[in-house]
Amino acid sequence: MICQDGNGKIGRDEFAAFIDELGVTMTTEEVAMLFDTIDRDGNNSLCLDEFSEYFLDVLAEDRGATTQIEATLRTAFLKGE
Ligand SMILES: [Ca+2]
Repeated sequence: MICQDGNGKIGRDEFAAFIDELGVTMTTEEVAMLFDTIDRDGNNSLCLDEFSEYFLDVLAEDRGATTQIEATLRTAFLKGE
């Protein structure tokens, strides 16, 4: 699911598809913003490390204030467990 192009990286289109798959409703701008947040090295693709680092952070219980997007993502993830 995460590495659809087979090289272990997630591009913008794949990321949008992933968000869609989670059942999270976001605007194109929100998806782009989130992508940029996760893409820490700014190379326009998400490797598994960037991805897992971000979502582990989002899912951490003791995390401080979150954005609406992160709260939505957390709900989507926890719903699947
Ligand atoms: Ca990257």
